[in-house]
Amino acid sequence: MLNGYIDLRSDTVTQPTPEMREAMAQAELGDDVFGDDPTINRLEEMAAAKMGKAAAVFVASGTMGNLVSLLTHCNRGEEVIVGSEAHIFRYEAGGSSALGGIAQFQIPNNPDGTLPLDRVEAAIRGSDQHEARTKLIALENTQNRCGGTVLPVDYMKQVRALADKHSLNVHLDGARVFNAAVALGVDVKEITQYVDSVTFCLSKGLSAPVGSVICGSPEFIAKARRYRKMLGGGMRQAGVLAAAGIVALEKMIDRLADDHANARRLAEGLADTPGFVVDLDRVQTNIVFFELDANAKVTADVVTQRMLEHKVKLISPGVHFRRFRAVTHAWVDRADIDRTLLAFKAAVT
Ligand code: TLP
Repeated sequence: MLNGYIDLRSDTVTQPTPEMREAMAQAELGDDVFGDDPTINRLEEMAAAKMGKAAAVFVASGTMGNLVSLLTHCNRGEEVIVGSEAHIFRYEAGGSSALGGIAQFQIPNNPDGTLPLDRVEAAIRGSDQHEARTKLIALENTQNRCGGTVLPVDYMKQVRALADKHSLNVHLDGARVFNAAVALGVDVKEITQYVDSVTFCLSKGLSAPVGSVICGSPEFIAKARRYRKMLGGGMRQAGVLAAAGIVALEKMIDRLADDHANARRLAEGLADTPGFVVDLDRVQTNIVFFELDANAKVTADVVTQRMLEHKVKLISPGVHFRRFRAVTHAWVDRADIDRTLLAFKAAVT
């Protein structure tokens, strides 16, 4: 429960835990643009170590992390291969094209969130003067719009091999990469060892109020810092935010398994509820996509409105769509899921 509601709109709605608030209040601070905020420095060291990279930089958001990473990898007129369902393509306001002159070659994601390797290879170009030159492959793990699906470690390895064959870099939008690691039961380094750069979010399932971290080589991160500054992201005494991020990394990763179990419970309950259709195979982490049955007598907007009356917040799919997304997180427990299922039963009838 969050402010009296079961809020399933996103895991971005999570609020800092009491321990985070305490750490924020006590944080030792400095001016991060001068490099002397000890709390930021500690968060960046911890993040780099966790991801198996040599350096890291704290940024304001996942969107900024991806944008700074793409600007760092690609010059104007160069191209990134990206999924048609990727957050970078769908929800980042075209930032890398608008601000970086970077072209995007979109490839339809497989339903499981992967990009078909043959199509990735066929998309690599640049030897001819007519073509933008491919520089980067961008993956997303977990893949949000495909259902919070997990890209397997072996798939990451295959993308690395393909990138090496063509001298390309690989960036991972790892906004929820800890969800992927927990779902796979592996150390997150198993996943990130195959990418040159990774952005992960502290402000989603890990419950910190603000912030993401980009991890990569020292040279990459030095260049990324310059782009962060250019975008206005040099944040001074941002150790107050990093302090929450440190608690997030220390305390909030293992418990993501509870969110996954709750998502599963929600998905199975919805699958048993006449009026809804769920692809259970794609419910692998904390995200549940489901649709109103074609024969349902109510519209998605009406369902959303009725759910709100039952104190459950959902993003409305809009009048033309039937597809909902529910995201579990630390402010939703098992009892909330059972209440939500009862509310859905009432809302579709
Ligand atoms: N995703 C948000 C919305 O923007 C859709 C959400 O509610 O899921 N990468 C991925 C895979 C994301 O899901 C998001 C946020 C981001 C990047 C951007 O992170 P922020 O919101 O911190 O800019």
